[in-house]
Amino acid sequence: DLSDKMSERASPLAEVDPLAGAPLVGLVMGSQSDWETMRAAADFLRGLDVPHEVRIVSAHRTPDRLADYARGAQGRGLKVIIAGAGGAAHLPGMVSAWTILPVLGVPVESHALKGMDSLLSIVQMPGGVPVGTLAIGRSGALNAGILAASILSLSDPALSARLETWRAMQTAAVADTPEG
Ligand code: RP5
Repeated sequence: DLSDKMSERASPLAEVDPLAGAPLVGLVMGSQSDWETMRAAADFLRGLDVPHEVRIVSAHRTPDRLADYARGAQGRGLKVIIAGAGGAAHLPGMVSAWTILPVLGVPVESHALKGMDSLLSIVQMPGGVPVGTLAIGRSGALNAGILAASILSLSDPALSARLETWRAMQTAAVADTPEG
């Protein structure tokens, strides 16, 4: 499929980046239960050969892990952080509190309130501490992955070209008429 095709390409980052192989995107989520949603971002990043790492970091259950991760992110070479959480979804905001890196927040759909709680918890940040908030659920996770690649492509022409290709293939895959 498209992901396989894109991942067959060698990463140009390995040739030019002194942080060869080091993750550029940090993908964090509050719980194992968020992975089903957040893997849409990871799958996209893998498809475009964007070096990334995936961690479970909970604002409430592992607050020290959160602080350590977010405070150290820029120094470890990360350029963008994607943070997904559900319910009282304080993870993206608290990550942003600890770092000046761009933070993309993904509201995970909750059982009780269908993700409206997650959305409002993530989107309504106080001025001065930004979180770029995406849609609830897998669409939001996918778009967070695309946005992270888009941000990185500003300084990576080869990645920019891969992103252009991906978008063109998406467009080409839309039929003119419905089947059935
Ligand atoms: C949040 O609580 C997580 O981000 C998750 O979306 C939600 C439920 O977590 P679990 O109880 O499934 O671990 O912290």
